[in-house]
Amino acid sequence: MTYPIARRSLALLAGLALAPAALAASGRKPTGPAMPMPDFTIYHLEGRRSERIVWLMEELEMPYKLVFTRGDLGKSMAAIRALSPVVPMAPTVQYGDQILVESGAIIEMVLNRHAGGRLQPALASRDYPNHLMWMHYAEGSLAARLFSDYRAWLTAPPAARSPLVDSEAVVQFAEDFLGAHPWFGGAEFSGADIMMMFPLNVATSLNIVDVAQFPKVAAWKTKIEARPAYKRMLAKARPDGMIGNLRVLPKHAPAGPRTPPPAAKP
Ligand SMILES: N[C@@H](CCC(=O)N[C@@H](CS)C(=O)NCC(=O)O)C(=O)O
Repeated sequence: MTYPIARRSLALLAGLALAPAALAASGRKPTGPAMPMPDFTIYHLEGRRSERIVWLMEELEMPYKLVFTRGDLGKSMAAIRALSPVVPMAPTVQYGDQILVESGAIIEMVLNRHAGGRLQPALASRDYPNHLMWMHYAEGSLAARLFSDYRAWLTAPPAARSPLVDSEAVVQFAEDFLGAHPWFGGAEFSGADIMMMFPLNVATSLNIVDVAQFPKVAAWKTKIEARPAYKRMLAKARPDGMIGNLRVLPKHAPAGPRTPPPAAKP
């Protein structure tokens, strides 16, 4: 499937950045002329992290080709394995003649080279460090700790919270930020919001944390779900809803303070 090129995308394809006036109106600083986008193919698994890249391209209204076998994760994965046999992961993208993995890196690369200042705060702004932190936190701390708890709790449901930074803590950190900012990009929606949606959905849909404890995250998800580009992504990349669901945890760790680690011996 190749998705049609919106009028704005034609300008980007031709290597033109957004007009300075448009950038000023959006509160962004131009980062320099956008580079022309080479052919871009997203190898996808329905309901998985590759949705981030489809969503990014829909937000930017840039053209891409989407490859997956509808309703068949095994066949979709076989196409990825043929391209990247050592680390068959979704997303895998073909960018010109390069094969790339890691959703965060793919998003940063597309934004820095091809988005002309859109979907990331200006480098000198206060929002930029936060945006970049959430871009990396989504996989580096949030997804990593959620899936590590999930695997452990599937076999041995916990009686108490771990003394280590656990799933509740990593989601609480996001909840606290959203108490003070409308988006993970700060004042405006950014690539960081795209990165954060998948692990925050995993956290509650698999019952790794108690959804009732995180009302700011819930309100942010409602805003995300109302975005036209998110809806277009769902229609194209998840046409039949979630498939091949992971098992929902029967119980997550009880809420409450973490057990302090034992005092270090002198
Ligand atoms: N950190 C990577 C994670 C990619 C990843 O693990 N994707 C999952 C789907 S959500 C996958 O392909 N899993 C298959 C496997 O690990 O064997 C990213 O953000 O792109």
